[in-house]
Amino acid sequence: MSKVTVVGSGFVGATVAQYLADKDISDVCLVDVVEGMPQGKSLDMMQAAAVHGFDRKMVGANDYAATKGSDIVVITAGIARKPGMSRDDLLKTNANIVQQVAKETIKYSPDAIFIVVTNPLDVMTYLTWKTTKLPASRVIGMAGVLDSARFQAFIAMETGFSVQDVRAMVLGGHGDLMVPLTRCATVNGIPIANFLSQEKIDEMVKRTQNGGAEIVSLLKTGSAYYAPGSSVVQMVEAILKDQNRLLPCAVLADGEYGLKDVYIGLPTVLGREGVKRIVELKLEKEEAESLKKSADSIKENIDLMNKLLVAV
Ligand code: TXD
Repeated sequence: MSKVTVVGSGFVGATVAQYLADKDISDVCLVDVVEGMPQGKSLDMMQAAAVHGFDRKMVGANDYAATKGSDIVVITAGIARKPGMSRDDLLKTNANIVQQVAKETIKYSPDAIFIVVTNPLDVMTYLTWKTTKLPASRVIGMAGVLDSARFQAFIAMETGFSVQDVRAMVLGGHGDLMVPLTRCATVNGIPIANFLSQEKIDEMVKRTQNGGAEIVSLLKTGSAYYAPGSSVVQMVEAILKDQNRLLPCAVLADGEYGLKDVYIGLPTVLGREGVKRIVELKLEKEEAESLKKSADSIKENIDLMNKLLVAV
């Protein structure tokens, strides 16, 4: 049975663990710095197993020995931005946490594939790649699946069609500059422009770009975790079952789309070895420009992170 370690057992981490067990995908090791919390959550889930009827083993730990031999490591550890905290402070704090987590986990699971969730997503994925020194095909960021899921949910809500028939892909960085490919969004193969006005589509694009913030403003404390958790699990499943799914993931661009040395959301084929390949689509001029703008902004943040980490 495959083993997935989830570091950071907060809202997203625990949701990932729960869905993995519920869907019978893997055993799970939950890790957190808070003493007793990952142990408590995993014990609670093991008891839920009696009701749900899954046989997956769940353990919780505060040290990394328990993570040994993981097939996949999911990093959700970090802090959320608090009032009065600058973006730079957040970047520095989470970079230190992610760097430490990556160093510890790779020691015990040198063959693992890493899925990074902590924000700022594209930058933290780049840092994990640098820290673990793994081939880029084995370090992947989760954001595009979530952003696409949000876009798909809004299309279903607006058209009234089943979300099961809605397909859409969002590329670019995980932030205001993400690039929803509206012309590729369909309801069972039929472009959404057949059902929605351009004005409505533009509105949905904005709502998708603002998707995380909309939930934060409703929850007031904390951010989204159900859709982020299921998005991670879709990626884990695609990898462990070698599904060859075409999913938008944060990957290292090596010349694709004219981008280089930057982690950014691109269409990716996921399978047992991680990223099997990045699929290059012919983008329209405006889409390509938006993607470039998004990549430039991520690069600025990578530079900033490098400076902040050196300054520690
Ligand atoms: O699309 C995406 N990529 C995202 C990203 C979608 C949703 C959430 N996104 C980001 O994931 C969010 O901005 C955060 O950076 C992470 C985790 O979000 P979550 O909502 O789960 O935050 P919590 O509940 O605060 O959980 C974080 C846990 C918490 O239990 C801390 O104690 C723990 O991380 N933590 C650590 N664990 C291990 N090791 C260290 N050093 C550590 N520091 C904090």
